[in-house]
Amino acid sequence: MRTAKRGAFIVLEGCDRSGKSSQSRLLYEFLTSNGYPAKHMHFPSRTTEIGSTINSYLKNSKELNDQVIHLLFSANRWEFLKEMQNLLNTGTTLIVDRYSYSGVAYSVAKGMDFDWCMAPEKGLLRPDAVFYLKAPIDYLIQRDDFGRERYEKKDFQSKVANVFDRLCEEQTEFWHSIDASQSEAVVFEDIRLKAMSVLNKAKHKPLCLL
Ligand code: T5A
Ligand code: NA
Repeated sequence: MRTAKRGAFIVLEGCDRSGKSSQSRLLYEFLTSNGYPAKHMHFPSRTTEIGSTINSYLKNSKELNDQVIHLLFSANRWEFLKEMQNLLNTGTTLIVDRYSYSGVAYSVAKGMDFDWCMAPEKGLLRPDAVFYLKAPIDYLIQRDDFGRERYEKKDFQSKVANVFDRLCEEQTEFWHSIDASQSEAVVFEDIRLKAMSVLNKAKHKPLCLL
C-alpha cells in the first residue's frame, strides 16, 4: 500500500544554554524558506495548565517533589502527542527543542532511577534523530542569563551532561553529537547537513514509539 510521505521528527537536546533554541529556530527557518512544511516546538510547553505549573517550578516560585515534577514534564509531552502524530503523518517535519531525554537526564541527575524516569515516556513518538549540542560546562555557564532558572548550576549541569553522554553512546543509530562550542554559523552548518539526510531517510520509514 502506498502511504503519503511523512515528515521527519528531529529533536535538539543538550545542557542549559547549549544553543538548542537558537539552532532549532535556524533549522525551522531554513526548512520553511526552502519549501519544506515544518513546525517548531519546545518542551516544556509553558502554554498549557501543566506547562504553567512547570514554569512556576522552574522559576523557583513553586516547590514540588521530584517525582511530581518529573511526571508533569512527561504529561506535558503527552498533551501534544496527537497533534505531533497528525502533523508528521501529513508531511510536516517537527523541529523539537528538548524532549523525553531532557526529562530523563534532569531527573537522573537528581539521583532518580533511570528506568523509573523512562517509564512514563514509553508510548510517545521516537524521534528520527536527536542532535545533542555538547560543550564544556565551564564554557556554557559564561553564556548570557545562565543561573536564572532552577537547574542552572554548574555541578548539576555536569551530572545532566553525563546522562546525555550515556544516551548518546547507547543510541548511536539516531543520536548525533554536535560540537556546540563552535560559532553559531558553524554549528548550524553541521545541523543543516545532518537534518537534510534525516529528512530524506524518514520519508521511507514508519513512525516508531519510545
Ligand atoms: N527540563 C526540561 C526538565 O527538567 N525536564 C524536561 O522534561 C524538560 C523538557 C527549562 C528547564 O527545564 C528542564 C531543563 C531546563 O533546565 P528550557 O525552557 O528549554 O528548559 O530552557 P531555556 O532556558 O529556554 O533554554 P536553555 O537554557 O536550555 O538554552 P538553549 O535553548 O540551549 O540556548 P539558547 O539558544 O537560548 O542560547 C543561550 C545563549 O547562548 C547564546 C545565545 O545567543 C544565548 O544568549 N549562544 C551562543 N553563543 C556563542 N556561540 C554559540 N554557538 C551560541 N549559541 C547560542
Ligand atoms: Na534554561
